Amino acid sequence: MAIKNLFERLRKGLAKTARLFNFTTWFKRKVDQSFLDDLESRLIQADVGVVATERIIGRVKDAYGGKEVDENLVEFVKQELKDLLRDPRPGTLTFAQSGPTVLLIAGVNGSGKTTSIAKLAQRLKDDGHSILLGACDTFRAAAADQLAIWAQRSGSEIVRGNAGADPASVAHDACDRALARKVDVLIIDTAGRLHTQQHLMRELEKVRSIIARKIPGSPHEVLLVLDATNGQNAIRQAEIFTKSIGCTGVILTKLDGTAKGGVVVAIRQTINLPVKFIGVGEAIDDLQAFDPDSFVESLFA
Ligand SMILES: Nc1nc2c(ncn2[C@@H]2O[C@H](COP(=O)(O)OP(=O)(O)OP(=O)(O)O)[C@@H](O)[C@H]2O)c(=O)[nH]1
Ligand SMILES: [Mg+2]
Repeated sequence: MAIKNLFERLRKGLAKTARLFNFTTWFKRKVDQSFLDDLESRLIQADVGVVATERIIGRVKDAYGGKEVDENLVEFVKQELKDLLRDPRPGTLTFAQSGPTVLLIAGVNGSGKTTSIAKLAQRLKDDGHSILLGACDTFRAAAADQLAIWAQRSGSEIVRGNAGADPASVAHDACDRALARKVDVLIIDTAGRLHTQQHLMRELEKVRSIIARKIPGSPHEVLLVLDATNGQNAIRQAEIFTKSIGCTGVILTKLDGTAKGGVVVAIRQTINLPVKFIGVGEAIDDLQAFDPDSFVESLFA
């Protein structure tokens, strides 16, 4: 997709959060306590988090206290957000040196795992990779059907088990198939689970260890799918999933459905995981690689 088009999609997807960052109505207003209180309340509503909000408010007060709100102040706030989001780690996927790259996808119920896998498969397919999907969500019969429909649309293959089958055995078969067919990328879908359900977390650990045993060096990415509409609650989920299965990155979905898009800042500040992709809509091409600068620019566009 052309760059301009991508940015437009991002801007539309973040519109609900962007409403909180419409500073133009504040131009000429004095930077006094009442302005700082307004700014603080917007940052909190956007779910940027308390620590980041306090930092921004403190720095705006120091630099602009007693002055008027103008373009420079807006640029200053933008730069603060970009600095808070900066991550030395690359936001791109890690690929295997040789053999199949395995991506394990996990998260709580309904966070957008299966949809994000479909979008990711399409992206990778468009980049020329061959894709195999492993339907390790055997909990609901409909789950593998849902994945199969997406697989067909993106021209990917799928390995599935019977309803109620052990997810680890499906992962085992999917790895075998990936090796036999020499596919480039194997993406493993898993059933949604609450981070508080210990037996289900153990099941996920088992899936992970089977994959690691079958394909040494894998999984190359363990991506945690977080629903942005959950705001700060996502952070607790991230802590527990990471402890259990060693997540390597986040896919933050449903940014289009919430004004809490600032939660990316809170995620960056509180959990040690890079946000790799963001979901900004339900269409197949509504998954974007996360880029802090264009994210911030689109909030103010
Ligand atoms: N608006 C919007 N909806 C999304 C996005 N990502 C996923 N969804 C929707 O969220 C709902 C749940 O998505 P799924 O992909 O089935 O979620 P899941 O995590 O696989 O769910 P379980 O397997 O039941 O745990 C679907 O209606 C998706 O269309 C997004 O970025 N934006
Ligand atoms: Mg699913």
